[in-house]
Amino acid sequence: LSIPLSSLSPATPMTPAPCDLGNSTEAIKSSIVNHVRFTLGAYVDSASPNDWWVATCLAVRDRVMDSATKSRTLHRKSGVRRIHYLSLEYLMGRLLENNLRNSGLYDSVKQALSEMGKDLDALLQSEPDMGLGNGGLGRLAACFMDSLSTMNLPAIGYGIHYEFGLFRQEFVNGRQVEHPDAWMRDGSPWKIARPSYRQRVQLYGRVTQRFDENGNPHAQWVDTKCLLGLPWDIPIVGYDSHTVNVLRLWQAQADEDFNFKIFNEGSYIEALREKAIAETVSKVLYPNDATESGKELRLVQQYFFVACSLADIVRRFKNGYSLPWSEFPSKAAIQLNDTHPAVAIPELMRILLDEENLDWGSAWKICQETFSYTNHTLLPEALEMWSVGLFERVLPRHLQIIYRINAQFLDGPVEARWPGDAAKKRVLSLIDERGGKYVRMAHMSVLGGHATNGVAALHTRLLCERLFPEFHELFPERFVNITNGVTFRRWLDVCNPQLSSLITETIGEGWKKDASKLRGLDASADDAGFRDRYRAIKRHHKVVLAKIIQDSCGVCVSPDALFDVQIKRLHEYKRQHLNLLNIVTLYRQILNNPKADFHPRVFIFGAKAAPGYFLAKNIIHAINSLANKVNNDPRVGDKLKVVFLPNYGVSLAEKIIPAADLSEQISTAGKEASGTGNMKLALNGALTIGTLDGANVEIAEEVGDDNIFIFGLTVEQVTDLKARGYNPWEYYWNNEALRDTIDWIGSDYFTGHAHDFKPLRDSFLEHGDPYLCLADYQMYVDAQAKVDAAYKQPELWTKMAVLNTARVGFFSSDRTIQDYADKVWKLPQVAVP
Ligand code: 8GP
Repeated sequence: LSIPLSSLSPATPMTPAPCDLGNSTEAIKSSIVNHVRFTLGAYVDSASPNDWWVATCLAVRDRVMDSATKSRTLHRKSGVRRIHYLSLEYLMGRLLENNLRNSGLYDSVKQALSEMGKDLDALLQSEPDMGLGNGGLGRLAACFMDSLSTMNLPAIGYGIHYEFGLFRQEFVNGRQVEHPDAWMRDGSPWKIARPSYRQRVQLYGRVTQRFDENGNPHAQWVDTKCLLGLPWDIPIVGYDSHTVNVLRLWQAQADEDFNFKIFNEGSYIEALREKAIAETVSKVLYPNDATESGKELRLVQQYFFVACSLADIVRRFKNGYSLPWSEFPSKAAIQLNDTHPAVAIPELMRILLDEENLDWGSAWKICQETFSYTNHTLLPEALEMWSVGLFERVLPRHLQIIYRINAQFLDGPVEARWPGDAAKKRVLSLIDERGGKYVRMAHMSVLGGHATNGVAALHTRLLCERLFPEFHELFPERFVNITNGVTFRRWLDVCNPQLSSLITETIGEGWKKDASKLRGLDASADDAGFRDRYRAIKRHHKVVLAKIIQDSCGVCVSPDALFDVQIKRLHEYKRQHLNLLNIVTLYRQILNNPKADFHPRVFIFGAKAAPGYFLAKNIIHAINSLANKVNNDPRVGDKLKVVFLPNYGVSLAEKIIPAADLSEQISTAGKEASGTGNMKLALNGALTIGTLDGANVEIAEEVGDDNIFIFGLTVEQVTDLKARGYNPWEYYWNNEALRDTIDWIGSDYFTGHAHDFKPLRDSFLEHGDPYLCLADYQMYVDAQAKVDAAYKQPELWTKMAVLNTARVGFFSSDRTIQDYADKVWKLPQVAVP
C-alpha cells in the first residue's frame, strides 16, 4: 500500500507549527510541566504525585495521538478491511509503563522526570488498574489489542465503559469481602471522549409495519425507550510500530429528548430518575466468570454496546465509501469474543432489513461473511441462554429475526441432511425447549458467522466432538483452532525487564517482535554462567515478592523456598481445593516426620471468587484458615508457608509471575479451555505442574516432557470414569493419607468450628466430587514429590526453567493474532509510515 505521507497530514498555510512533541528529554520535560501548569492548573513546586502522574501520561498521550490520527486516516484512505473486536471485557491493567516501553519513550521519560526530582517507578505504581474484565477472556482481549497494533493490523476494539470494574477483594477473618472498584473516580488521562460519534440505541417497544417507496413491507420497531452511547477512546500503542489503534468504550447516557419531554411536563425529579436508570446500563461489570444468563440488565448491557458499535461500523462504511452493501464484509470483519456480543447478528440483520431495505438472502449472506465467533468455555453453565420472554420484551424485533433464522436453518440445511428427524431439529434449534423456551446464543453464533474457533487444540477438538457435533457435521469447514497467546511485551519486557535484558543481550532484540527467536536461548540452558544470571534474576523477583507478601499478608517468607503459585479465578474446575488437599497432606507429613527431607515451600494463591459462588468462597476461607495455622505452627517453622494475596489482578500478577518457581495448572481434564496464566508463568521460567488440559497439552509439546510435571486423568479417562460411575468414597476408603486429610479438614482443627468447612468436605464426598479431586489426588501428590526432588538440584531446575523460556515462543499473542488474520479475518498488514 503506498499512500503518500503528505496526504495523511493535510497542512494548510494557516496551520501553525505543532508544539515540540519530540522525544528529547528537554521536549518531554516541557510537555510534562506544561500539563502540570495548563491542563491541571497546578504549581510545579506543589503539584501532587497524582498531578505528576497525570501530566506524564498526557505527555505520552500527546506523542501517540498523532500516530492514532495517522493510523485512522491511512486505514480509511487505503480502504482496507478492518477487524472490529467486540468484547464485553478488557482487562487492561496499568497503561503507562506498557505505553512507555512499547513506544520507546521509557528512558527519556525516566530521565526527564528524574531531572525534575521525580521517580518514574513510584509514578508507575500509583496508576490504578483498569480492571474491566473478570479473568482469562478479558485479559486475552487486552493482549490482542497490543498485538494488533504491534503487527500493523487495522483494528478497533469495542467494549463498555464500566464505571466500576471488577470488585476489589479484601479478606476479613479469612473470608472474601467485596468492595466497589472506582477505577476512574478521578478520571483517566488515557481516555478521550468522542461526543460527535454518540449513538442512539432503542430498547423494549413493539414491532409494526411500514412500506418503502416501492410498496414493500418492512418491520418497524416503535414505542421504544432510547439510550445514548457516548464513546471514549483509549489509544493502543504497539511495540516498535506506528500503528495506534483505539479501544472504543461506550458509556450509557439518558436520551435528552426523552428527559426533556418529562421535564417539560413538570416532572423534574422523574426526569432525573430516568437519567439515573439509563446510566446504570454501563455502571458495573458483572463479576462472574462462568454464569451470567438471565439478568435483564446484562442483556441490556450486551445489546447497548453491540448496537452502538454496529452503528459506528455502519456509519464508517456509509461515509467512507459509496459501495453496495454486498461489499460491507470486504471492509469490516467482526469478531465475537464469546457469545456475549452475539446479539450483533440479529442487530446487523435488523439494520440491513429494516433500515437499509435489503432482502433477507442478501442480508444473511453479509452477516455470515462478516461475523466470526470465539468460544472460550465448554462449561455447560457458562453457555448463554436468554429466556424467550425476556428477549421478546427487551428486543422484540430481534426475536422475530432469530425465529426466522431458525426456521430457515431447520427447514433448509437440517432437513436436507436429516430429513424428518425431529430429534436432530430439537438439538440444533436456536431455541431450547427442554423446559421453558430459551435462545441459545452459542448456536446463533456458530450459525451467523463463517468461522467458529476454540482457543487450544484440545478445546477445539472437544468443541467439535462434544459441544457442537451436529454443527460440525453440517459445516466442518467453519471450525478452526486458534491457540491462545499472551503479549510478551507486558508479560516479559514490562514485568521482568531484567530477564528481558539478559535475553536481548544473549540473542538480540528480535524476539520482542518474533517470539520464535527465543529458541535461540536453548543452548544457554547448558551454560553455567547464563544459568547463574538467570537464577539471580529469579531470586531478585522473589525478594520483591517476599516484601509484598510481608506487607499484605504479614507473613515472612524466605526467597530461598520454592515459590509454588496458583493464580487465577477461583472455581471448582480449576481445583484450588486439590492444591489445598496436597498442602494439608504435607502439613500432616511434616508433623508426623519433622526430619523429612523436604525443601521449604511457599504456597502462593491469588484468586477472586464470584460474589455469589458459595463454595468458591468456602475454599478461600479454608485456604486462609489453613494458612493461619501453618504459618503460626512452630513445629512447621520455615518448611511450609501458605499465603493468599488479596485482590489479585493484572498488576499483582506482574509481580508474582516473575517470582514463581512452580505454576499450578491443575484443572480437571476437559474443563479449562486454554489457560493463559500457564503461558505467562512458563515464559518467566516457572515450571508447570499440570493436567493434560487446555493449552497445557501444547505447552508440554513445546517444552518437552522432561521440562514439565504432567499428572492426572486424561479427558478420555475422565469421561470413562464418569461413565462407569465415579464414586469418591472408594478413593477415600482406599487411601489413608487422603482420608486423614479430608477428615482433618472436616474437623474443628483449623477454625475451632467443625462446620466451617463442611461445604467443602461435602463437595468431596456427599456431593460426588464433580471435578474429580479425589481421583487425581494421589497422582498429584506423587508429582509434587517429583517437583521437590527436582528443586533440590538447582542446576537441573534452572536448566529446565531456561528451556521453558526458550521454548514457549509459540504462545505469543502475535502468533495468535497472525493466525486469526490469516485463517479467519483475511486481513492485510498496513504499515503506518
Ligand atoms: C476463559 C477460559 O476459562 C480460559 O481457559 C481461557 O484461557 C480464556 O477464556 C481465554 O480464552 N474463559 C472465560 O474467561 C469465560 O468464559 N468467561 C466468560 C464467562 C465470562
